[in-house]
Amino acid sequence: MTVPEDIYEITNPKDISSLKRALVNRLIYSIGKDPVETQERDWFFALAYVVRDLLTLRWMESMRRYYLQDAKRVYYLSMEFLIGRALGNSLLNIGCYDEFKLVLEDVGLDLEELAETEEEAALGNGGLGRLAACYLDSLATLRLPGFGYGIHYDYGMFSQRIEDGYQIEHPENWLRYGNPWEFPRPDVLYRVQFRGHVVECPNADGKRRYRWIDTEDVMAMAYDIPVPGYGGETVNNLRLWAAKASRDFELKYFNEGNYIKAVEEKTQSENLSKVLYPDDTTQMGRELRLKQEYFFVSASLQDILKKFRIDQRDFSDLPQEVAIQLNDTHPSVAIPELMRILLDEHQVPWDDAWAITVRTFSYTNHTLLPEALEVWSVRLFEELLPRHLQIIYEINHRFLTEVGERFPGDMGLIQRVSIIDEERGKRVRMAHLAIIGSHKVNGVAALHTRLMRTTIFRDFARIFPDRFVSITNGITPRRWLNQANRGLAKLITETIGPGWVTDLERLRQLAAMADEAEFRARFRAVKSANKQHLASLIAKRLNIGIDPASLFDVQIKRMHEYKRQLLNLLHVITRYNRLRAGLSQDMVPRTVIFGGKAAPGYHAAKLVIKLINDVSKVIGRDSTVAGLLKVVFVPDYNVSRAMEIMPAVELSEQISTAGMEASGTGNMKMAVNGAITIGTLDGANIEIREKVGEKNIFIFGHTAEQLDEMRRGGYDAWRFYYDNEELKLALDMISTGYFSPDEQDRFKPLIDSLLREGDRFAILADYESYIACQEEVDRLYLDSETWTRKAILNVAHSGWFSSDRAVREYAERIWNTPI
Ligand code: CR1
Repeated sequence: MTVPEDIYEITNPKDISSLKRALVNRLIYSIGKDPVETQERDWFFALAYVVRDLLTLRWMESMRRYYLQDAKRVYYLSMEFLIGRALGNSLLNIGCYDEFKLVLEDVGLDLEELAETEEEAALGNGGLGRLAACYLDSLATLRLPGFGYGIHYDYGMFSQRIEDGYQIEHPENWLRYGNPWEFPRPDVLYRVQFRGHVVECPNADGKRRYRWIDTEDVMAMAYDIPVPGYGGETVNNLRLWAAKASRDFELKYFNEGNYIKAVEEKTQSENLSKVLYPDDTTQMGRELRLKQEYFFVSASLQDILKKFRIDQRDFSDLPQEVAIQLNDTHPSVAIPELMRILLDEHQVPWDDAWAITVRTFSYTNHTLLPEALEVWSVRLFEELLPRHLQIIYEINHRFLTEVGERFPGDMGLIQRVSIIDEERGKRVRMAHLAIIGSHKVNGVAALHTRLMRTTIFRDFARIFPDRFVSITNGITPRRWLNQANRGLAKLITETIGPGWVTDLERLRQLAAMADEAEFRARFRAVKSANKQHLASLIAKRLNIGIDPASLFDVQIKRMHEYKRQLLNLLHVITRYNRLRAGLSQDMVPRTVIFGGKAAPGYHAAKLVIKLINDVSKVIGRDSTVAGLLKVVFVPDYNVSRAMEIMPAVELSEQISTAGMEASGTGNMKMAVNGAITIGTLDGANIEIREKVGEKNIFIFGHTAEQLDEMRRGGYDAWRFYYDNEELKLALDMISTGYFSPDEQDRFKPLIDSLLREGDRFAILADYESYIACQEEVDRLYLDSETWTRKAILNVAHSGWFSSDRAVREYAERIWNTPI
């Protein structure tokens, strides 16, 4: 049917009275509350529903447009989407923020306050999941038909509380009040098979066919979340799958009269989408994890192919119509799954099926840390996905045969590149599968890609020289500048017009302004207001007073040894010691802010949290350093916290061991918000230096190559200890209980890992140059005009880090969907 225009409730989203009518209607008819008797949350939900209504119309229009254009579709498969709160972002993206602000004022409510009641969708751990969310924003803004597929976890990232300085994890029931943005689709339901066995049956044409039978099945049900692009024209979709018990499961037991057992089994199969694994830096060899991976991959592929087949297309057209991006190896079981569907369900011959598969998939690698590279035991694979294991063996066999022909006699090579690791009890190396089954493999920053090619995937780079590409990560300027930093956004728009929101390179026009005293003063006023705002939040929530005039020195990210929060602390302690020794004349008052979650089983990272809090306590109680140094740990770091902190940062701590942070994206968020980076030559810090200029960034420490060389010559931790008095003092204070008088050995394990266990993250090696660099920071900060000038240049030259640029590169270089 054609929809008559006059049934739409809001014909003009700028018309305040129709918005108000819609809002009150939702409150009454969707929430069922009398407007005279409501809580803030009721209004939030009513508002979210009105906004979703506005998005839904545009969403339908976008889908129709894609269909009519017969546009190639991009599917982004990711175990994680760290989208955060949606209200503010949606309002700004569809251009109705101010209108709704007025409507709410009219009913006595404050939009910003109301927005705080939204639970954040924390369906991710850190950078990888947040990157996926930024890319969805850019896909929609660039009007590309790009769709996310992931898991509808009941429990996302845990919430972190700090009790007595320790991290305590609490489950975060973000769906407690329901998610007003999503559409549950009980009709979009696919069967996902597990276990069972494979039988061979000859076909009519005499060819062998395989059938996977006697499986235990789980149903995947879709939830759709609209993803608005900026300007509101395009609204794309994020489809998340929730596990539902299949009916056969229940029927079997019901028929036997075993009601309780039936309900138990139902709960068990629905556990599949219960919880997000809260660790992104180690491979978790847990059965449930592999099941989650296959679950969402299988449902997504069925959905993708169903759409593709609507027009009776032949499978050979798939790579022209569809691109599937694998966000890390987690979804790489999609490769044998597509093969299985083509071979077993549609009788496509192997060679054709393989050509289709490789041309359809591409894979992004996000880490070189060996402990994070996924491997599954062959035994587990065989049990859960027996047909996939067969297919993987066949892929491997054909691949190794080809390699054997191209590189005759190189047995070592065959062993190294095989998908099956024969050494440690037969395991499936998912990264190898992902590389072999994709036409492009990308790293997430230049150094990362280079190291990928020269270290862990060196052999593959030789076998597939054109397969590896580098696409440096990006961040969406809509959320991270336009929304998070309204003050700076306003100043920028007043100065260069509003075009930067969708064309971030325009920030370059600000470079000339860096030399104008008046602009610097305005820029400084914005930063200062942002610092005051953060200070008031910290006062309100943590009951800690911080000086808004002090230098805000910030490290916010997951807690991990390679990110070296401990190095930051060594600087803090050294600074403390210098202050106590009366050396305060050249030192700038500082507030050092930390925030981040540790994986629940990661003891060293959790101990660093405790150390931060213990150091903070000792320093906080010492009146001799009052007003000169303060340490704050902000609990429960998440997307919402990040949006509050980023605008107030002056010094951005990006101090990972060179070669270990694949890219980093917080580094980009801070630079575009006018912070100056102190960092190592690691990840995208290298590109930041290149863009903002080496005079406008503080670089210290050993390079990846230098560390490599140093290790080869034998790393002497004790030498650093004995050669530097201040380092020795700081380490001794930690290890002898200066900060933990109640338990003197508490932090011994941290010091042991540095001095006795080889200092894997080269903290000692970089200490001296870090301290020297921090001294430079102080010197510069004392010259506030020069500091401001450099901060402005950081903003001006950060445009390249827009996720729009990154997504364009994917479109051109990987998906073949140029814009
Ligand atoms: C990397 O550690 C990078 C993000 C996004 C992380 C970080 O440096 O910015 O990915 N990797 O590319 C990760 O989570 C599982 O690996």
